Amino acid sequence: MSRLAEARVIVTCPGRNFVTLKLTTEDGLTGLGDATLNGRELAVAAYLTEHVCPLLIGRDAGAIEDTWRYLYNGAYWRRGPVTMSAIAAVDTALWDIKGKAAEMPVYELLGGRCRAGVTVYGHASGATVDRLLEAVGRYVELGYRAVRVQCGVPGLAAAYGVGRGELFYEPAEGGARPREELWSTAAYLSTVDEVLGAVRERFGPELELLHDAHHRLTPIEAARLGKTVERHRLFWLEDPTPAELQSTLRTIRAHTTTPLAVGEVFNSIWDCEQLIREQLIDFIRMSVAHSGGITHLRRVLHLAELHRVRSGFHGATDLSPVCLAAALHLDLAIPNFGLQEYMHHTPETDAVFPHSYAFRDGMLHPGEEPGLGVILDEDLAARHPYEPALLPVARLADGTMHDW
Ligand code: CS2
Ligand code: MG
Repeated sequence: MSRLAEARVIVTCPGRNFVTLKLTTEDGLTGLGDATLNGRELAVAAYLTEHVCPLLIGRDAGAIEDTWRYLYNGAYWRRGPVTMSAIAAVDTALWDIKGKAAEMPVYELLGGRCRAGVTVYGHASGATVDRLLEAVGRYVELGYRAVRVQCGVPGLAAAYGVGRGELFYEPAEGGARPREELWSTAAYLSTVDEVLGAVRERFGPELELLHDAHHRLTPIEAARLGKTVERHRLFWLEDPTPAELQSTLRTIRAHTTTPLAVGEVFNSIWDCEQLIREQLIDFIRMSVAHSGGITHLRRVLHLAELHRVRSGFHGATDLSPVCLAAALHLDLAIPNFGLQEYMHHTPETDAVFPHSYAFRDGMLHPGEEPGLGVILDEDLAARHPYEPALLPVARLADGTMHDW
């Protein structure tokens, strides 16, 4: 294949910040990669601009695996969200280029479709149970077959996942320092079972329900929650406890049959190898944009397939339409697909990133465009300059830092 002639990083903020890598070959083929890391966008932009882009010029655009190795092994300092988001952007852009060169959608290059479409879940939230039930109803009317449910917690001004809007949820905020939120696990655990029960009661057994504990419980608290909510039959309980120590999931696994989904903060196969090998989780949540791209995430899913673990790729609004499109191509082509997160981007974002993927009948379809099926409107992108924004932090009532 032809050689890379240009590598540019485009930072834009159509309502929230996105970092996009655009590669161009000597014969004019272009590819896009998402390099957005919420709250640390400029770190990845600098890593790409200063340490990666200069190395790409002149390289064979078709040598995807060798380029991955060159940037991973060649960095000497391996892994971590910044490095792996930068490598992910290069990898994703090269798959986009290869699809265009082959005049095929990327999923065809990955082995072809394994299913008619990609079943997705949406984010329903509400400050109260009544508001949450209304939000779930809206997703059911839209045709969703699976809905994540997050509710306010009495006594807490903010609870994870309870957005500021109906369809859109963006946790990062402007300001010199992160917003500090008060957290109480006791208050949360005193209401979450009732919340999930109210949703199950209202919507019946068919609708798949998910809930995100967002890293906030201790292993034994998570074990108790998983056991308590078993009768509500969750499709998954997400991030029940921080998982840097992978063996900690053994505690939760020993106490409950509630399926577990972990991994949106992971960035390499080594973050989840034990979780998968020991079947401590049921779904792996890594994203194309944070875990080394299509090439590496496909490797993770191949390992997962051996151990009966399925995909549940992260798809929050802080991942751009480029990442979502790449995830959809991979979702179609892997045998062990589970579910895809789909948080709607705003119309501003969709205007900057026109794309061929479309929602219908509870599923997303990546479209049949060659490559990923996403473009970047650079003129429009230039009208939305970067705006510093940070994720919140959480503290307990006595001031102790807690996981947000
Ligand atoms: C959340 C994310 O989508 C999810 O499951 O955990 O929205 C997460 O809070 C954000 O991606 C953080 O930037
Ligand atoms: Mg999550």
